[in-house]
Amino acid sequence: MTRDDLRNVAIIAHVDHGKTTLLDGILRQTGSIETRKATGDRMMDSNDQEKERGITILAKNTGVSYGDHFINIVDTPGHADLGGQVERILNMVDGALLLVDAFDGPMPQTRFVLNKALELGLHLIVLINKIERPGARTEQVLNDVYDLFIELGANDKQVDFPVLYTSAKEGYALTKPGDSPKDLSPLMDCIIAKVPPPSAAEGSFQFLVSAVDYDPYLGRVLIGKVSRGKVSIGDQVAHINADGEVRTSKISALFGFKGLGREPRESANSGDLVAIAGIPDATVGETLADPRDPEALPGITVTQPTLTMTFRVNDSPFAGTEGKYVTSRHLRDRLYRETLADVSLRVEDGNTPDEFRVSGRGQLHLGIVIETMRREGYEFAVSRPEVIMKEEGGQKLEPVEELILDVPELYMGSVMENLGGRKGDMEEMVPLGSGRTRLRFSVPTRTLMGFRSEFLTQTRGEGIMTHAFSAYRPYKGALRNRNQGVLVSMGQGDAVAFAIWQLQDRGKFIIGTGTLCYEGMIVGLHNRPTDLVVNVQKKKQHSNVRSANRDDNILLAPPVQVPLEAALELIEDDELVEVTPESIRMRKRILNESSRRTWEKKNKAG
Ligand SMILES: Nc1nc2c(ncn2[C@@H]2O[C@H](COP(=O)(O)OP(=O)(O)OP(=O)(O)O)[C@@H](O)[C@H]2O)c(=O)[nH]1
Ligand SMILES: [Mg+2]
Repeated sequence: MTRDDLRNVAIIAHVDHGKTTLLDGILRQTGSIETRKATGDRMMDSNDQEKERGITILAKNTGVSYGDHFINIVDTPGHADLGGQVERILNMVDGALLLVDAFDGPMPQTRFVLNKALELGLHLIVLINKIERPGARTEQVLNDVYDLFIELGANDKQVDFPVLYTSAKEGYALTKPGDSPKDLSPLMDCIIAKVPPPSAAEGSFQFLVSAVDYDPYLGRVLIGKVSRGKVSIGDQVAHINADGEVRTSKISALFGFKGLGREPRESANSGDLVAIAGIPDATVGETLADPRDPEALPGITVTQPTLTMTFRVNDSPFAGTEGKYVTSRHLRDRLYRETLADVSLRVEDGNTPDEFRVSGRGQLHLGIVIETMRREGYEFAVSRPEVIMKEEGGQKLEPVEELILDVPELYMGSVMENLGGRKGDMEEMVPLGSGRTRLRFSVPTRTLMGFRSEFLTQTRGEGIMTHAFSAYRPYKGALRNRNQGVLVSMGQGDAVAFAIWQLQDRGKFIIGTGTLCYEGMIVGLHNRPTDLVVNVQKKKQHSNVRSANRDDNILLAPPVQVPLEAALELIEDDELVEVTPESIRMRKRILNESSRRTWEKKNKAG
């Protein structure tokens, strides 16, 4: 028996290929949101960081009515660092819409998500998206998609996928490229026709937790599919955890997904995607079941972290002045709480009670955690991210990324040289037309850090890059460190224009006039490979009485902006990034210059 009235699909793709935009069109055209609320773009990207970064960070469920059918749709993040979520939510669905940008074609994350979908035997519908874009290479891209299916070992039935040509932005889907655009109904019809309905398995209740959300009133909310039986509010259910322990609790609230929100329900049946509250401690990959028959479902594999860093209590001279939560207890509770919802994140106690090791899937993943905490009022310091090495058969292995660059030919030489220095291997080079070339490299994750900003400079901002973890490979040996030293503040106080002006030819400042600095704080990038301690508080010696801050006619270059993720890439092992709700500062671990010297000497000798 199947639930013929229901379909469950996910939208999967490489970052920016148009998943969330497609959902805007679907939500509007099916009347799933009130017209009054249907404003703006990418409506499902609802949290602040998603809006600011322009990417989806958390997978989200929605549901729409279409004719006699109800379709649950899961939007997923396309960024490689967040790929673990895609893997987990695919357990909820029977089919997936694979979007591929008609210009870019299949990219690293297209391969990753398609591979997962094929492994699970999902029914795929391919959407070549952005077809209205000038430069669209629709036919070529479709061929590349076929090649990718074959390369990933798709069976004959899987390779025989339905294809639609879409413009998510303009809100239409075509069955043939030449058809005249109308709306998205060809896509909706295709979902009904090609994605099989979920099974209506009878028997005792079973539910696999595929995602966890936190609600201030309800507490933990578990999201997943009822895979067997029926469940109602007030039911006692058994929670079987990863260790096989069983605990019974009562379901306090139950929701289905509709439009941009959740809709309270009294009960849910096999095949339904729902959110369940009232079960403490349950997490992704665990099962809820009938207490009379507590049978666990197969768990979910969790992607292993590749990058690790230390979070520690802030001990800078300004500690506690800007944050609300500053103690090691605060930090510890918050970090461990994060792992309950984000199972790709790993938190361990560090070497001292004030330190925690936090490991994740990449710089963006860890950067989002840091930014989230900072916005909640936390204050702390973090160390430079390090890749997680492995050992296999006595051999040291390191994570390696697949890197794809789209560069104007003019700048190709310098970019290739840069990557050569980073121990990257070029694997492919394809002309894209209009004087641009696509280069594919395999580069150690470790050496790729800091590449983005250099790449943008080298290509005058015209290069496009994307990368994704591909595999663990033999360690490629040590690499030069940052080839630029830093300017370090000698004392504490406000930076003055005169001092910055006098020091301008020594490097680039990252602070402006009036910034309060402390001893050991990094205030700029030195032009040379060594660090330089500078007096940014030094005032001009005036004979008459005038404010030193009002140094007339001093023209200063604007300070270089170093946002959080750039700071993480920039710092060395003997430095930290200080994070507070108001500031991001970089500093030396040892603030005092002579103590630092002594430490360096000892370290070199030892
Ligand atoms: N020209 C054109 N642009 C599109 C189309 N669909 C999406 N875009 C644009 O592509 C960009 C990315 O769109 P999103 O919908 O955020 O892409 P996404 O796949 O959800 O991205 P992630 O969630 O970060 O993986 C936005 O600037 C969209 O306006 C389309 O059909 N045509
Ligand atoms: Mg999105």
